[in-house]
Amino acid sequence: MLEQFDRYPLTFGPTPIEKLSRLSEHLGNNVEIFAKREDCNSGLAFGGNKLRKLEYIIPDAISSNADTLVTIGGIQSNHTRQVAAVAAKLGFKCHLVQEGWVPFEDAVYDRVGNILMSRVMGADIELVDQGFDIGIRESWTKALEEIKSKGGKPYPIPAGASVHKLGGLGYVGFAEEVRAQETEMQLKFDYIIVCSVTGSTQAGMIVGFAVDDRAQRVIGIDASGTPKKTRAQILDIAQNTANLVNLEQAITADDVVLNEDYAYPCYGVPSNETNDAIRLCARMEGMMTDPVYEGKSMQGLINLVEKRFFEPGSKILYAHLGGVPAINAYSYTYRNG
Ligand code: 5PA
Repeated sequence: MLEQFDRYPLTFGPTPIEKLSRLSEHLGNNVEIFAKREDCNSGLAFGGNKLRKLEYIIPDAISSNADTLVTIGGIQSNHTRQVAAVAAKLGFKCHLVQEGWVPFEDAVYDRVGNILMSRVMGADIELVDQGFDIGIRESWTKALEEIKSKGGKPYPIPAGASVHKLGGLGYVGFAEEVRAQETEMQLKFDYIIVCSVTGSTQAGMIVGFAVDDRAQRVIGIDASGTPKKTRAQILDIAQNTANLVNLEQAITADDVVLNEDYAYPCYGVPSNETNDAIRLCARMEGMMTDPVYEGKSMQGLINLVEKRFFEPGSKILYAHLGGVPAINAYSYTYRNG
């Protein structure tokens, strides 16, 4: 589906799928849980889901003759860190607008993890005192204008590389990759679990899995706490991406399955149950997840298994999208493990 699009390789290649045997067993062995390790996908500053998206966006940035990648996220954004790494690797300048999306006040919150790495990689970081919103932000459009007025050539990358015409393609590729791995492994996944916030990860998967009628088997776990906006954005990106790849079937609202039950208390703040899920997964599998995104989708996965949402014998693929560096900004929460 993606042959017609330029791709600039930023990842190691197909990501491994590993069985989470001890976690499956701990949860009663009614289902088989696997993880696709997008968190180990690249040598670029710890990798993660944005690199798959950026592989299809970077050729456009290069051909636009831009000199500065400009993007936006929260203070502990994984996305901005990945853009900073790509900029360093390719020789772009990088301007990051980082807003106060998370009402969380660990003493080291703005000095460790993602933002630390972005600073070390030389990004120019602008801190803005604004709350969470996945939409197009004034701070970001202003940054683009300012760079232009100083003679720079900015290339705009929206939050999470999502509302960009090419932002959904990376995770269409994920679905194609999973299909090839399923053939090799001689199995087929009944469900795919994915954390959603800005939407293009799930949107791409919906398009990619629509081909074999599994769009509605992609279970999004909302971590935004603003699920109406996230749901609308996923649908919009999925429909645009479907047009772009000439998908033969229509994507409708029913194809966007987004579970809202695990985002509490709000974006970026883990609940006790999220922390329990992070610890359980870490202690059963040595697989780290973070308090903002993957810990919430891990909590959702565990809780849905416990509630017997999945038919007995189901094979479930948990997409581990990265994000662990942010756990350093929650040092007090995990001071005793
Ligand atoms: C992010 C996003 P989408 O934004 O494509 O829905 O992906 C959600 C997601 N898991 C899931 C991890 C580890 C993520 O980093 N992160 C954002 C960021 O600024 O880092 C875009 C919000």
